[in-house]
Amino acid sequence: MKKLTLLLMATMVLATMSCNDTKKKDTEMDADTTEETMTETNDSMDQKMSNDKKEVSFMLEAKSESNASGKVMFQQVNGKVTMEASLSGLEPGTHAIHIHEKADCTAGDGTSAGGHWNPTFQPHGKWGASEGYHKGDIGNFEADDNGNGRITMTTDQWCIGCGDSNRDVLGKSIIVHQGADDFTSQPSGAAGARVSCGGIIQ
Ligand SMILES: [Cu+2]
Ligand SMILES: [Zn+2]
Repeated sequence: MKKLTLLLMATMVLATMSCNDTKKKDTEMDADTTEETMTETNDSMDQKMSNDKKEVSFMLEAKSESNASGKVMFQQVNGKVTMEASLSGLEPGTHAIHIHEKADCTAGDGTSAGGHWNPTFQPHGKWGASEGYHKGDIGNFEADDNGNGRITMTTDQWCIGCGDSNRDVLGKSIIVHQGADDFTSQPSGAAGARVSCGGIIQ
């Protein structure tokens, strides 16, 4: 009987101790979360859900004597990157959009941006194709009768500033073309002149 009482008491003491322990940890975690929320954004829900949240946005400038300009945003949340591009001043119809290998838009025809970003040495193609595709092969989008167009894409095959050369879009560029990507012509889909360009840099 004595033994049982002792055992019970010991169990209670242990339980109380571990309870205190848990409480202490909880408090510490709360403090961390609060700090993060305060120093980063005011959207606390977003913060808690996505510790890896990163963002880079930049403008696209007209090239090859076009009037095509725009805005691009890359956002990384929970291991996935979403790109959102909106263009204006395009000719109505289908246009290719790619990630090219250099964040250099200085050339009048945009050729300073180099070829398609292709860190995995694949053939040019349609995103997800079993025959292969470049990590920069975003694809085509439509510009309406007013020359406005918009495209979004989400993938876990990109990252923002993670340092993995097969996935990191930082230091590359976005190029919009005069024509459509046929997804078969090598090395870049025969999409025509580079009408808009922007470096993927902060
Ligand atoms: Cu291109
Ligand atoms: Zn390509």
